[in-house]
Amino acid sequence: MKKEIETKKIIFSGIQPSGNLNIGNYIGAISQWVNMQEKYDCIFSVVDYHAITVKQNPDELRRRAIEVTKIYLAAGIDPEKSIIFKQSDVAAHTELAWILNCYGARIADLNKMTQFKDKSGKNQESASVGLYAYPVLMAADILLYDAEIVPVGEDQKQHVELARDIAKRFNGEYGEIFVVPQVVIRKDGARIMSLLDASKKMSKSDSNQNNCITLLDDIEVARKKIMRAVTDSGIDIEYDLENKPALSNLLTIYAILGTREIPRLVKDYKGKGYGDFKKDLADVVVKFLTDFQTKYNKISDEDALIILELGKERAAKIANEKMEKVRKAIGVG
Ligand code: AQP
Repeated sequence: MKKEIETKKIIFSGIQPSGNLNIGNYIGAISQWVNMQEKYDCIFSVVDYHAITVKQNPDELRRRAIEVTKIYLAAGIDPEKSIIFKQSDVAAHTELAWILNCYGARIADLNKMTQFKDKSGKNQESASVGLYAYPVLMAADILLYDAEIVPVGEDQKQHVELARDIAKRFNGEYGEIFVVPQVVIRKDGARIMSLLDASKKMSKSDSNQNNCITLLDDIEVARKKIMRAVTDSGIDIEYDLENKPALSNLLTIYAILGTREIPRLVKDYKGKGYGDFKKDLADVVVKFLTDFQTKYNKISDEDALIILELGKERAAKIANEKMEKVRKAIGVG
């Protein structure tokens, strides 16, 4: 009997080296990736061309790309199983982005992107064209590798949906060149909120770092940040996104980084105050960071550079094959 060769689905995701990675990035994105490595062929990128959509210091940018690679490794991304590479090492990303800017993406699509509105704020006219067109580069990242699944936090959902539309439009015109990707978002923790303002996403480029617990935060600084985190009015520990958004956010962090689910935590803290709750949460966060940083500190910059070099070759091979098909289809090259 003929045995069917099982092909695994391909996963693509990435993070910009645009600041200190925080527990929001870990919970929303990286922690999902780690579990997916057994079941899927995974490709994880350090997307430095995305980072330059806002001005970066060149030395810092280079340093952070290595730091993000080490964070992927410390979190459990295994370079034997997954491809880890830096976006700017594979020129096909920017080449395909240009083509998709012309064939696939429309001004009307980009005008709808909420992240551009959030990031450019009142200065839309002076924002870079790159910041505006960023979702098209993200579509190129995904479509180059035939990724079927894109695991991200909730803020990136709209961009993956755009990648789907672009792929469908391009395929409609030029044949089945791209796989239409699907977004995967975790049920809890898809949007970790800022510690001092629960209406705002925890963001690595936030100018006030007291809003975030970063993965490489000094342990005692992290403890203080939790103790200073805002809570809502009232005295009971309850999960209620509408009326107690700050507390609900802290409960989510507690449950994901600790060992107890939210309903269990609510039960266990019945009759106790916010002070006790935050003290215990700080212990959970400190334990998580201590374990994470122990692993991180064992990885050298040289290790990270070697892994990026290997990843570059593997990613470029796949991406270049796709580019040949794309160029042929549109009549260039
Ligand atoms: N607060 C968050 N909660 C859950 N997931 C989050 N992600 C980001 N913030 C949270 C997810 O982490 C990945 C990082 O994506 P990115 O580097 O492309 O940038 P981003 O989405 O714009 O994240 P940041 O931290 O807010 O970066 P800056 O400040 O540079 O813009 C994505 O999967 C994202 O969904």
